[in-house]
Amino acid sequence: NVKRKARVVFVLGGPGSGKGTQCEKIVENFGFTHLSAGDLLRAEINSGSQYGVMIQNTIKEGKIVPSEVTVHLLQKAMNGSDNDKFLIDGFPRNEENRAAFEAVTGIEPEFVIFFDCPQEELEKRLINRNQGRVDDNIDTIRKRFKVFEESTLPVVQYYERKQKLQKINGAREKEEVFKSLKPLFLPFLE
Ligand code: UP5
Ligand code: MG
Repeated sequence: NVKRKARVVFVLGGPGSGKGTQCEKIVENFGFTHLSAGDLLRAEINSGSQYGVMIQNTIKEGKIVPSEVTVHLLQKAMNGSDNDKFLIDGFPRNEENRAAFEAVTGIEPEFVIFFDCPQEELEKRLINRNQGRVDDNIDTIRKRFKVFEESTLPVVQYYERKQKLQKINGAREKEEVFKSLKPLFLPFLE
């Protein structure tokens, strides 16, 4: 089995910062496979998994699901794909996530995108999204912001120190944000 080692880009940013929106555009233009950790966890709830109730309660509280569960889902999705270019969206959310993924897969990201966006704008977007997510209510949204600041920003800073961080102003129009992403992905077309 000579399967090529996967190339991974982590996509981070506060709740509602446009991770999913921009990942879709990158998929269309640059041939990546999009793995949203949140989407994988929500699918796991709906599949009737033994972890379903635990995952559902964790998401409702805006907290972070244990790394073993999330890393397993990501690894399964990567192994089941023919692609070798992955956008991992919304992960790693804390230091434990980051270390577990690296230990289990042996993969370090090519780089890490971080969508920077003020909280008032994020709140407005999430309140207006209306897709029936159990965590899109003002109570849970505030908890998600707090967890993001306490647990995820340290991971962002870790990659900044490693000079792997690509900080993008996420408060602009969708097309403007995508324009800043394009140059980062051009090397992957070769
Ligand atoms: N929108 C997008 N871009 C816009 C722009 N430039 N201008 C104006 N509007 C814009 O966008 C959100 C909304 O804003 C949409 O309506 C969009 O049209 C609009 P979206 O692209 O969906 O933003 P995204 O960053 O993907 O927001 P999301 O809510 O998905 O982010 P979260 O990080 O909160 O959610 P996620 O699904 O990653 O995680 C959910 C929960 O799962 C977590 O809180 C946690 O409990 C759990 N989780 C884990 O435990 N571990 C994990 O590894 C991952 C998740
Ligand atoms: Mg998302």
